[in-house]
Amino acid sequence: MVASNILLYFFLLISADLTYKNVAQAPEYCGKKNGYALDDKNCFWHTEFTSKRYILYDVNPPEGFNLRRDVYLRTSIFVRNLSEKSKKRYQWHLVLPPWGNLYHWRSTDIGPQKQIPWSTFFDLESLKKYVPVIEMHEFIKEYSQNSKTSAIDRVYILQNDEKMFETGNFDDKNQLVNCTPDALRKYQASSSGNYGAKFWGYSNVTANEVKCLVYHGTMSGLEENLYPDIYSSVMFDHMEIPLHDSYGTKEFWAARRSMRYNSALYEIANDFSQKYLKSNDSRDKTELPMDWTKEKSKRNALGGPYLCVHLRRRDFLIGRAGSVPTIKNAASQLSIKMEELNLQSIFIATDAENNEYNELKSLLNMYAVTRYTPSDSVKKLYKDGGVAIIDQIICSKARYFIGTHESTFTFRIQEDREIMGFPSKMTFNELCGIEKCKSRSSWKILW
Ligand SMILES: Nc1nc2c(ncn2[C@@H]2O[C@H](COP(=O)(O)OP(=O)(O)O)[C@@H](O)[C@H]2O)c(=O)[nH]1
Ligand SMILES: [Mg+2]
Repeated sequence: MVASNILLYFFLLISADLTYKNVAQAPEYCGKKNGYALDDKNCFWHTEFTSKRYILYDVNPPEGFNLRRDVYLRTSIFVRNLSEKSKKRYQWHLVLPPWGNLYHWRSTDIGPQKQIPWSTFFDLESLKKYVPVIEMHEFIKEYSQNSKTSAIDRVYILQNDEKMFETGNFDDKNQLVNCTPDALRKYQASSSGNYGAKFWGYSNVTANEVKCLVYHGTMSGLEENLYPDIYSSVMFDHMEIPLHDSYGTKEFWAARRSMRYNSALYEIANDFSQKYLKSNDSRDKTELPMDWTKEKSKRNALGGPYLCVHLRRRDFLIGRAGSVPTIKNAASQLSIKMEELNLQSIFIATDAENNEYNELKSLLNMYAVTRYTPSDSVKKLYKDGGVAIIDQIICSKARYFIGTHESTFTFRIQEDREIMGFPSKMTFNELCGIEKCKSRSSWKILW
């Protein structure tokens, strides 16, 4: 029966009046993989209809929030390109990996910070205007249909090409290799043959196959591993490995502009800046249309009458000691700027310990120095990730911004300011570190 269905499928494929609908309904669809019988209940709904295909991904656990946002951009551009190429034959969907257990999320008084949906931080309707995204919990519901678990068809664990530097061969690479026990640790096979994993802590998500793939190249090269005639869901772990196809292009900026935050976070940030920083969107020319697709190129943003500094501390003091200033030195760089700009207010976004913040504040006592301290309810609702975004929004609307060298937290603020239309010289500034100042290129927006 399976064989005859395969024949039927090939007939459909070569028939001249082939419609997309026919392919999507190709009945062998599930029969091809893992020896499923067509009446297998796992298979049932796949064969029923559908041209929906899902891309899932995850990122190396130690990576921080703001690098993960960049991985999202690369992935969303990849999925959008897939949709465009497949011309409605498949409906590609990007499943948003829940947020959780990030190294920097230290608050212990707000409950567990895991399985957090993207809607806590971002505006899903805006994301969807760029690419069809769905939350993990929606995927589980939709994909499991009536069964208890959702089995992802194939998972690729992406791995760097460790030999690249030895051999000096930097060509693109996309090669299946045997998985080492170490690589597979997260994906233990159960007696039923399925891989259970700590897929974001969901016990009802498993995988039918797990493969290791040495990968070097840009995102678009991943396409050859999808086999959409066979698999309806493919996951890539370590999605930070493939590089941008189009960093800094119009396409990049369209995807970036779609990353609007949850509107509640803008409201909290705006209330704060209105109250403590005399800031107001219409006066400061920082208003944007509700719909990001209606945004237009501009360079006339003024910003609220305050300087914002992003002062990155903690792990940067160890990992990048040379490129961050001492508190004293930061204070002196800031007062020079404040005088130059003739401003009275400084907003400080920082992950510094209280003693460092207090030291900075007292060294700058000729100015009004503020930072945002969330209420208990804001912290409970929006967690450490939301509080960090509120800091970023406030900085994005400052008259002048100065950040920390090579901090992705700083980069995301700079991008938001580019979108809002600040003159670039009010945005691409960074504190000099203990060692001499390092130069930073300014990644200006393209429309
Ligand atoms: N609220 C707040 N959190 C910050 C600030 N700077 C750093 N953090 C926290 O530390 C994390 C830094 O990690 P990441 O996002 O990877 O940025 P990067 O390490 O600076 O490139 C952020 O995601 C925040 O959780 C800040 O100014 N304000
Ligand atoms: Mg980081």
